[in-house]
Amino acid sequence: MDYQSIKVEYDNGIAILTINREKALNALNKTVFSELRHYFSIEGPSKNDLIGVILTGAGNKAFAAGADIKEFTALDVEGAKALSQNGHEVFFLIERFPKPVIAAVNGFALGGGCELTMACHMRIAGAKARFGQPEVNLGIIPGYGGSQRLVQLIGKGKAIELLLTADMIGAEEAHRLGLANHVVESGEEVEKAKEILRKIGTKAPIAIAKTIECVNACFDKNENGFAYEVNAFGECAGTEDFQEGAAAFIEKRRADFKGK
Ligand code: DAK
Repeated sequence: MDYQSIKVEYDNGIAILTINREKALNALNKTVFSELRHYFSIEGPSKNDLIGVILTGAGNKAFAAGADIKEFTALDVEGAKALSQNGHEVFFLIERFPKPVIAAVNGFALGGGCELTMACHMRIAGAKARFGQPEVNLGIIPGYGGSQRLVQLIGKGKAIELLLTADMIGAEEAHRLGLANHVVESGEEVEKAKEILRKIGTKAPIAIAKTIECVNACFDKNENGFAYEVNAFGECAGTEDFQEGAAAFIEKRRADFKGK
């Protein structure tokens, strides 16, 4: 597919997806959503050698300054619900993607932009990153999972403060709260994410996918996460990769995982 609002590049099995609307501070419009949907449901899954995905924003000012405010001024109640549902579906595709997805947060990550980072499995904050959920300034609430994932990541007390005050926080505070996994120099976000993905790329792919599933099951009210883990553990134990991993340990050599 020819993407218009995201740029897709590959570096040795790592996909770098850049939201490419620099003049609008990478605000998430309908095209960005439909292209992210396409990537995470069609293009990404078709890449057999994919290690993981990095999401970032074009330029050095913003990851994404929110949903595109100019697009949703004329929404009625049903239209807004449909838009929210669409966003939820896309963000679940990211959260449930079987390969690790890391947000390289190079500037403003506000509203839908902050929600997008939280749908990713990890967040690397550059020194200029600014996180916030300013929806109440606009008379709305987060519509893409922010009221849920922020609580999951930083706990109810601090999450409700950020959601009610619309305060922005910087990289260090995001790190202190557990929202950012690492803080790096501005411009180093993607490289740090690559470093993490290269390490994950040496592990057994099925075990990586099952780990993501199990962690997600912890927050899924329809699942018993512990029972989910029992099943996933059994499935991993039945893989060729487990045989290889155990053999490599005993033979004191590096495992050569095949994802089987
Ligand atoms: N949408 C559209 N355009 C945006 C934008 C946004 N979210 N944020 C910035 N831009 C555009 C600006 O309009 C400006 O465009 P021009 O006027 O030059 O054409 C350009 O980006 C540069 O922005 P500024 O001139 O404002 O740049 P500054 O450095 O002065 O300020 C800023 C940077 C990030 C502090 C400021 O741009 C700002 O406050 N931006 C808006 C932040 C914000 O409130 N974001 C929205 C959060 S609410 C929904 C589901 C979810 C949502 C909504 C509905 N439904 C299901 C219905 C989620 C909503 C949100 O994300």
